[in-house]
Amino acid sequence: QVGEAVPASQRGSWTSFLKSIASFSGDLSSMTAPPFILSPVSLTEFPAYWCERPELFAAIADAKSDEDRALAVLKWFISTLKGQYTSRNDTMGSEKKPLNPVLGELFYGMWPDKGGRGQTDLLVEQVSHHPPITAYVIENKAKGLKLVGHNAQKTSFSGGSIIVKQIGHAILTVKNLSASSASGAPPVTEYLITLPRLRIDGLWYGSPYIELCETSYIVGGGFVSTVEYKGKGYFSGKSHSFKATVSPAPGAPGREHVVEGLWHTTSKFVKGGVSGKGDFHDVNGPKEEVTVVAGGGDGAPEGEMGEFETRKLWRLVAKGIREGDFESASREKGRIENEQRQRRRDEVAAGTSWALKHFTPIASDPVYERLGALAKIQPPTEDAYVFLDNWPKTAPVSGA
Ligand code: CLR
Repeated sequence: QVGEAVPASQRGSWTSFLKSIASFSGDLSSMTAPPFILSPVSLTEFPAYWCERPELFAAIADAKSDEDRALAVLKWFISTLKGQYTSRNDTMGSEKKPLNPVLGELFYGMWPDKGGRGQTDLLVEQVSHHPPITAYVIENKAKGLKLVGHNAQKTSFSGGSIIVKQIGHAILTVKNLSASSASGAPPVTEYLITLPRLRIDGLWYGSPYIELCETSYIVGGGFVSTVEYKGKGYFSGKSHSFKATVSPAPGAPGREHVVEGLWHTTSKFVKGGVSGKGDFHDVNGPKEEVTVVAGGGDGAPEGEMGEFETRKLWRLVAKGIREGDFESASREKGRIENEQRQRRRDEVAAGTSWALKHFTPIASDPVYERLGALAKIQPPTEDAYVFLDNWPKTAPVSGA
């Protein structure tokens, strides 16, 4: 039945929401949806999913060879997918519609050092509102690791599902901390990471969930990893199946490895592998959520968030959604949106434009072009956001 999982009073608005997404393609984030499907979390918080297993991120720096490192990068990447694509179902019962960030929205966080893995820091900025684009950096300075990326989405509707094409990519930079100029080793190794396509199923019933489709790549350090995603009814017959092939880049030395399994649980080597070990990844154990920190700014005192920091900006909207007080949630949301519209009008009148804090846009990313060519990734070039390397002085959120 239509909307089995939808509160009876919202079934009508759910079916009209579905009708409007079926006849429309573009920016889903700006569409009004019934209350039961709203999430109190802004999309600026999503980049934190990249590091909820900080020890796997840190392990990339400890790899002993290019081949080891390619496998460590793949293992970390695959281990993020459960959080990225199933965690709303686990915590909120289904996929939900996140808050649509405002231009210039900021989110700062960190994972503390533990057992020598080093501290990892997170910085996110909403770099565009129309279309929505989120840029982020995740850096573990002690380990010489830095992930810089941005993401946007193009959505369409097909066979009752929403298809989400992810636009954007990430570049992981691994500093060779022990390289001497004589060793001949490059000072940094870069990896290009591309993102899978999503299908959002279960819409009819009102309990959406994500399945990953098609292919994503990790290219760099002399290796190309190709990750193929398949859902129920494909090669293993199970949801969330994947097969990853790690091959030496054209002309580079090394063995081929193949891993198969379910990205939300475990996987195994079916070819190659590290001596005697058949198991690859396992995300049944607990993950570590990001610790939100305050970036200050706008004259806010230490330990307090500035007006544009996600948790402060959306505080009342999120409270309304959490407590089921949708009237005040939508009033507060309206207030934020009106304020944004006024800012944009003022900028037009003054002939100025919004200045980003942490990133500069570039029309084509040379690292994407160089590494993407090794795996014939399409399109051959993409725009990107260069991090200005200006981490703010953050502080624990007081009273948190
Ligand atoms: C954002 C980047 C993250 C991975 C990720 C996970 C879930 C995606 C989200 C991205 C983009 C926005 C998204 C969301 C799932 C649902 C939501 C596509 C790609 C859309 C806008 C909301 C659809 C509304 C229905 C749930 C009714 O690394």
